[in-house]
Amino acid sequence: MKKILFIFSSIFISQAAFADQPRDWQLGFQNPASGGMRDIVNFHDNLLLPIIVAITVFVLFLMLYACVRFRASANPNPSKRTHNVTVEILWTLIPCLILIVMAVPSFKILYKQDTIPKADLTIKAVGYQWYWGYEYPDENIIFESYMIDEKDLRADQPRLLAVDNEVVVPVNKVVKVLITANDVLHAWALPSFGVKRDAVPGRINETWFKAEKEGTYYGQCSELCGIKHAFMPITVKVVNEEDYQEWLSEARVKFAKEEIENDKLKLASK
Ligand SMILES: [Cu+2]
Repeated sequence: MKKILFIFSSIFISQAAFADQPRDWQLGFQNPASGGMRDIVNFHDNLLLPIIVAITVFVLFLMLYACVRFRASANPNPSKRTHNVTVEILWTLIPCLILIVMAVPSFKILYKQDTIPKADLTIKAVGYQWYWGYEYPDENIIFESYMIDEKDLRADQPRLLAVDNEVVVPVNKVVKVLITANDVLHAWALPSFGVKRDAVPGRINETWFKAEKEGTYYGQCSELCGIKHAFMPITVKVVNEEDYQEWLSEARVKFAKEEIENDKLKLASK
């Protein structure tokens, strides 16, 4: 009973609460924080879900109707009919039409995701077993991002999702993400931004997002990559332009690329 209450309360609370991470007993998507994710949620909630519900109800009705109407006691001499051209055409055509109706908006969203607008900044995410490495190629910044152990978490940090070095991006700016991996397949995924791309060794995939709300957003590696697959989360902090510039000036020193490359010991200890 408590679980059911939880589910119902989460449906209503989710309308108001600022959701940037998975919640207990969550149903549906995390709240969108980018235009791309808003499109996906609208497509799912306003088109896919009604179609799914209608089909399910229709099939249930057909089954119940057949069970009652053609039960053995009421129907002692069963029909021997095996074909009906009209019905066969209908049950081929109607599903085709339904698929076309779904395909049009679906492709629209896909193409929108695929064309990257002029980027305000570019970050590169590299998947390693088992953590993420990030680069800001234009700023000469490079750093690694490890999950924080449960015992070291601050009160405001979620378990299994918070990392030591967060990706910081400015709000309302087009962020282009280059995604690759250094060992096995990983996937860089951030539900609130509607972003998920495979990280493939020897290949660079790209995607983009434009975060519309300041806040901290959590994602996870979404391609089974080995024993610690569940422990390489992604944290993106969206801040205003001023805070971003401040972070940049600190990061240019703290995460300067040359220093780490020349620091053999640091590389060897990975
Ligand atoms: Cu992974």
